[in-house]
Amino acid sequence: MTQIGSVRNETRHAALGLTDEKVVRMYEIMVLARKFDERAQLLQRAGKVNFHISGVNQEPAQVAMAFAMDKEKDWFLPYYRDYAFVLSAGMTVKELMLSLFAKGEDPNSAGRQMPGHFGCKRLRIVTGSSPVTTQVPHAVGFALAAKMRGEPSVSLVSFGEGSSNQGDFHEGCNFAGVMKLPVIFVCQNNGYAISVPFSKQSAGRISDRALGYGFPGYRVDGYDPFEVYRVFKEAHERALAGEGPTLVEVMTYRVSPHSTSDNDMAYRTKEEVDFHRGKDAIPAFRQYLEEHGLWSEEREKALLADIRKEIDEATEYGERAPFQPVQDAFRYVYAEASAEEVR
Ligand SMILES: Cc1ncc(C[n+]2csc(CCOP(=O)(O)OP(=O)(O)O)c2C)c(N)n1
Ligand SMILES: [Mg+2]
Repeated sequence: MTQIGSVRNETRHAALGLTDEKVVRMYEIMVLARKFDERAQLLQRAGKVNFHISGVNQEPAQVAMAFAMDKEKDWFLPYYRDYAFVLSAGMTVKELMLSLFAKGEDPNSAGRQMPGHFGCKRLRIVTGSSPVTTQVPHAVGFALAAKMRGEPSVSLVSFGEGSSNQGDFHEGCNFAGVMKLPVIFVCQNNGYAISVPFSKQSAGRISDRALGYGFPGYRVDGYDPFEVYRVFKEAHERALAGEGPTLVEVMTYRVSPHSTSDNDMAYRTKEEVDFHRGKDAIPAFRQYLEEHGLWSEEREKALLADIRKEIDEATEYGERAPFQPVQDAFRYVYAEASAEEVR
């Protein structure tokens, strides 16, 4: 892998091949994802939706990894905190709201899955299931199909560090290594698996496991989106060049409780959480843009107003939209049944 570490700070995005326009778009999506997440938490607290599982603090890294991928050709198998990733892939806030409100028009599952269970044919996002890590062997299968068909596409799969202790992770990595498949394994290490801290999950680095499967593994600072982008861009190039898989362990921290059903103060302190909130990479990214003449207070105000409007409209739309008709409950589960048979 080529190192770009010596490049001076002010030219970081250009040195990575990111245009001014792209780097500004990255920031806009980071903020959009954060605001969507905050609204989702509010809606759950207000009793309007049942459940939310937050991706706050993981957005900058998720945007960076998405921007390193090819949206037209690659396959995406995200996990439940990947809101910023799927927004970068092209999902709309309206679609996320339809999923949050579990409405029939939700492209992810027509409201049949819990929110955060992404799946969208249009965006090449492969539908996922609730048992964690089951998406890993699926991603390997997509990579195998791409290789067999000679298609230039890479599959990217996300999961948490707790989940990486499941057998599916090891089986997927082993097979992908043997077959040299174009797949990027992304472990978003946010320090906890519900109440279990990383120190009680694993005695080693997740990234080091790649060595045992015969491909490279990197640990990258999730608070440095440029570095995340660089590592993913190179992993993508390796995959397309037929050099096989890469494992990336993105170091981050889950600042929210595990889900809206969790009380995290039962197993960690407010001081610990506040310390990590203070490391938020979004303001730092804004500062970078301002220092390079790409952002201003006026643009920030305009962005926040646009996002507010978009989220307000999506919330209203999601709330008013109809649930899936009961006759559709068996669609995509069994062969199409007639309305009479359902009755
Ligand atoms: C096979 C399986 N076991 C347990 C669960 C319940 N569960 C859902 S999320 C989760 C924690 C996962 O932690 P991690 O992989 O670190 O991801 P994070 O939620 O921290 O992003 C658990 C145990 C599940 N969904 N599937
Ligand atoms: Mg975790």
